[in-house]
Order: sequence, then structure tokens, then C-alpha cells
Amino acid sequence: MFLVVVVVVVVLVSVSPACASGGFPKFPADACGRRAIPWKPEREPRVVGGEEPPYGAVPWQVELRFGDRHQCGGALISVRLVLTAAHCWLEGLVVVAGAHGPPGTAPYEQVLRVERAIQHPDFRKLGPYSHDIAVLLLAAPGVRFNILVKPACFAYESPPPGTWCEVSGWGASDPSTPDRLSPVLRSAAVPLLSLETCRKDGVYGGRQQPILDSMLCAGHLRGGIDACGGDSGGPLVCERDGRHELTGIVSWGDGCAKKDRPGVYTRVASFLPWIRESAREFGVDYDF
Ligand code: 4AZ
Repeated sequence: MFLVVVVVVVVLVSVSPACASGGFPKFPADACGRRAIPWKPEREPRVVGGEEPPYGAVPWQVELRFGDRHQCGGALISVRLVLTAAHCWLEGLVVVAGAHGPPGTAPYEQVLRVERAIQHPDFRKLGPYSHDIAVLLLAAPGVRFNILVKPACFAYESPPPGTWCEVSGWGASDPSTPDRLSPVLRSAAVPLLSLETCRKDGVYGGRQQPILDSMLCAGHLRGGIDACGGDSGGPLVCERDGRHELTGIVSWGDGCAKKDRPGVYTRVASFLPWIRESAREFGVDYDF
């Protein structure tokens, strides 16, 4: 009788998908971009810096830390690949998945070592923020996915201007103190703007950093809601058919939430061949 109980327990434990993923049911490998925790940030720009989503509602968000210090955001695109901004990268960063509040306080935090990093070779070539993208390879076996920690889908193309997307990060929530980080992850809804609007004279026209085709602007020309210091490298996702696609990476802007100064993002769809090539160089599978 005892033996039967042991066998049953062993079989149950070994087939239970929950056990392989830290207490949460495993999700299929193709389930990128679907959130298990419902969340939709308000579209009215009432709070500079957005709102605090429930834990796990931005499952692709990672934090880049240097020691105990917050450095930047990033986004999971597969078990071992993270996309971030090139200007975020410095040797010795660790990637934290499943983070929410101060280090060590979220129940499913995973601290992951970065095995290799590739900054785009043209970073800063056409202005201080051109080609602001880096791919990080996490040390094997990579992230343990669960319903609160999973990748965003890749955006093969950017949705049209006017589409509402979401930006998230631990960046400042008060633009008058851009160096004071938010203690918790925040997220905000922002509409995409056309390149034409963003290049206007009263916006980013005639500046040291031109708005390149490989950039994307999002936010409100009237100001009030935006990414800010510390959000860099983090995700701008847009929903399509219930899946969230990584459309932009927080890159730069003139201040935060100012009138006629929307946030500028790296346009992820422009870098598909380079990301593929980087994944190949790392020797990891990434089927896109
Ligand atoms: C930053 O310093 C930063 N308003 C990120 C985004 C923006 C400005 C600054 C866009 O990380």
C-alpha cells in the first residue's frame, strides 16, 4: 500500500506541469504576448508616469540591475533573449524577471546572469541615440516561464499612427525629478504618432538627433504622460488579436511628458534581420 502511494505521488509530481515552472502551470511555447492578469491602463493622461499594474500583468518586463541599483528596463522575447536599449548596456548587469517592487520583494523574481550582449554596431552612428538596441543572451537554461513571466511577441511591423500601445518601467513618475525612480513598476497607455508629426519643426525637427525611420514616437503632444528617466530599454507593446507585440524600446526624449516632446522609441520591426543574426551568433533558436 505504501509503495502504491509513493508511486502515485511520484507520477503526479513528475507529470504536473506546475512543478516545472515554479508553482505555476506551464504555458505553451507559442503563447507569447498573452497576459494572464487582466490589465488596461487608463487612456486619459491623468497621472504623469501612468499607473501601477497588478503583479504579473506585464510578464515580459525585465529590470536590468547593476548590483542593487536600477539601470534600465528590458523585454523578454524568448527563454534566453532580452531586448533592451544599447545605451543601457554596461558589463556586469544582471537581468531580473518577475520583478515589481524593490529588489527581492516580488514572489517570482528570477535573477539571471547575462552571458553575452551585442549592441547594435551602428549605435550612435547617426546621432546620439541612433540604432539604440541591444540583444542580451541570458545564461543557460534562461528564464523559467510561468503565467506571470513570459515573452512578448515580436512586432514584424509597427501598427499605424493613432494605435494605443503601452509603455512600462520603473522610471520617474514625476517629470520634475527625473532621477527619482518609481519604487514599483508602472505602465501607461500612449498613442503612436507618425514620423511626419514627430519630425515637425515644433517637435523634434532640426535637432542634433534626427528622427530616423528606425525610430518611433509615441505619446501626447499636449504632454502629461510619457516614459521618463529609468524607463529606458523597456517595452512599448501594442496589442493585436489578444497578443502583445514588442513594437518599441524606450530610447530617448527631450525631458519627460513635456508639450510637443513625445517619447522616442527604437522601432523593433526595423531590426528583425539584425536580431535574427544576433540570435544565430549566440547559437540559440529563435524562430521568427
Ligand atoms: C531616460 O533618461 C529617458 N521621455 C527615457 C525616456 C524619455 C526621456 C528620458 C522619454 O531614460
